[in-house]
Amino acid sequence: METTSIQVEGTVHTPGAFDFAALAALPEQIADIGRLIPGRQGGGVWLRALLDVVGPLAQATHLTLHASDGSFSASVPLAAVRDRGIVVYRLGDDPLPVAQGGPMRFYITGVEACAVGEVDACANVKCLGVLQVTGGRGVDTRPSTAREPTALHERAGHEHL
Ligand SMILES: Nc1nc2c(c(=O)[nH]1)N[C@H]1C(S)=C(S)[C@@H](COP(=O)(O)O)O[C@H]1N2
Ligand SMILES: [Mo]
Repeated sequence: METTSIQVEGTVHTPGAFDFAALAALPEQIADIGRLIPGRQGGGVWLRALLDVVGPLAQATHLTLHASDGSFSASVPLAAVRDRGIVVYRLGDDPLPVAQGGPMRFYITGVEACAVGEVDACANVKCLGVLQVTGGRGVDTRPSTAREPTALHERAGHEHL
């Protein structure tokens, strides 16, 4: 069976792929993300544990997160998410369900609103396929206003106030 994994690539020393087992083997695990992000379920790992493995190069400024089907991307300043980003990959012993954005999903702690700047809830990319470290801002398909009635928002199934 094919193993689902996240590719971490771009402006880094050592690009790599992380599947469930590789993510579970990293330090800085979060047993229950509900303690950090109220109302959300699952277990994950701090983004910085992945970054420490791949080693962003000096010119890296942004982290560009791509959904595995290529339908959605968000590019956020690396410095702003380095200590706030989480990759959620499990619900108990199983992969995070697709209905919750799995099998791997990004979350930024302390961010609840949409379209409030470079770091917002729209950057909580679901069905994560690639984490691309970039020098300069990368591809970003996030809605630019909270009320923008785009298909992306409808697909997110999320109320934009
Ligand atoms: N793959 C993917 N991830 C996505 C989106 C999307 O359309 N596709 N929408 C984003 C937006 S605009 C928001 S506000 C949040 C909503 O997440 P929620 O439905 O878990 O609240 O998911 C983000 N992640
Ligand atoms: Mo959003």
